[in-house]
Amino acid sequence: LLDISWYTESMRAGSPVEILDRHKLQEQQINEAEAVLFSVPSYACQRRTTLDNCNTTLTDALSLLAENAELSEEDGRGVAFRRAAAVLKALPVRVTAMSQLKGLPCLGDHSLRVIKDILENEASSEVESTKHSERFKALKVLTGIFGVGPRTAERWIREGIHNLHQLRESGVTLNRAQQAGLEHYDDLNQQVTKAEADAIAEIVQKAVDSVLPSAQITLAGGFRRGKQTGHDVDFLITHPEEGREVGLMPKVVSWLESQGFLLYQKVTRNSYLEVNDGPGRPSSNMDRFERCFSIFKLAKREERGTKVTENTVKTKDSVGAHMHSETDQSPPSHSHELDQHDSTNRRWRAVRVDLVVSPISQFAFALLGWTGSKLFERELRRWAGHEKAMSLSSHALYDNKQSRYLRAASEEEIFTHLGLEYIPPSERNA
Ligand code: DCT
Ligand code: MG
Repeated sequence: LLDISWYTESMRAGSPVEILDRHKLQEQQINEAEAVLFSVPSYACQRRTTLDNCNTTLTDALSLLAENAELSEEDGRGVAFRRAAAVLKALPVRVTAMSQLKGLPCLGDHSLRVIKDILENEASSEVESTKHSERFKALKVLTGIFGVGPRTAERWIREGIHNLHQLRESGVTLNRAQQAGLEHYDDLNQQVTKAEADAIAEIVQKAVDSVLPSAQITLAGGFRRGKQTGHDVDFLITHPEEGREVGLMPKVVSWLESQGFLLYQKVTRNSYLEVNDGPGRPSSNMDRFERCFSIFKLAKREERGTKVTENTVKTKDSVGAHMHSETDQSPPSHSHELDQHDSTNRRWRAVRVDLVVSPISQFAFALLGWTGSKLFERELRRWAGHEKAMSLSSHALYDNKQSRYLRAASEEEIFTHLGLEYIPPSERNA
């Protein structure tokens, strides 16, 4: 019995996280069937979680149950499964016996039952039946439409709508986002690659440069954590001089629109004012920056050819040539039928892009908040509230005991305020 302990008490105080060296473990030729005990700190923001995951079978199963709970608006259950999956993601070896899980945090009875089922029978009956249930399949398909959340999907299912064909035939009224979501359904349900994210970054950089020189863009979300694919591309935009970012979003969006890069956009206004609002509450702070939910029209790789250069983006005409080939000169909003439905013959694809503008004084908080993962963010806020009596949002950190805001110019400073070891983006993949 090998006991590799992380010191939970010192973890709680935020002292250095001891990393288990997977290679060393393998060198020692530890028999995986032998029980290996791990002591893992209980908050995901105290752990280093890379994209290397030795337990994908187990974490995929638990993630599916989490997703099903979230789609059924049972958030408590969803979080419980997410936390259980995250603990397994942080383990340096593949779990092969229940005895290895002794003493690990966040593994409730339900999750343990699922894990046991998989270890003993290679599959969990609950996961399999969920995966194949009509309800789950319908919720997945319908919430796969941009602009459709679990509540809307649930309502449609009650009305007998289970798939896109039934939705199209039903005559239900779709809002503008949902119409765009349905129109670009296949593209938006295909993963975005890092190369595509980089191509969009160049376009966004050009847009920002042309409306406010010295404004800066930062790729956030999963790509900042080192993921090679994602469901969308998230950008933060700021300017080194406080206040210069005001009014930036409409200008950036107009520029992108005038160049034919947007298939859909909706800008929401910044409504966060410290004096009025106090520290943002965890659940209400995601949409308080000036934010643009958009769908980009991105030329396919062979069409993009070499990088987007100064020349290709300089004038409207040249961008037109860049974006639409000779056979597709139509502007995005008036594309051909064929164009829309036969993606193999199209020279472009639709990509979800989120743009967020942050004043420089809040930028570190925005960056931390928009880098994710979702569970890592949730755990940071829970740590702040429960362990430190602080409120963390993507705008600010408020110390309830001192009754004051704690400023930070970098993510590192925020971790320090929170009494946590700094975890770099690539290790926030909880
Ligand atoms: N975020 C959060 N809470 C939410 C939604 C988002 O904290 N309810 C943060 C964390 C990640 C960031 O915003 C971007 O969100 P997503 O794009 O949904 O996450 P992602 O990690 O970038 O996932 P993907 O790679 O699939 O885009
Ligand atoms: Mg993302």
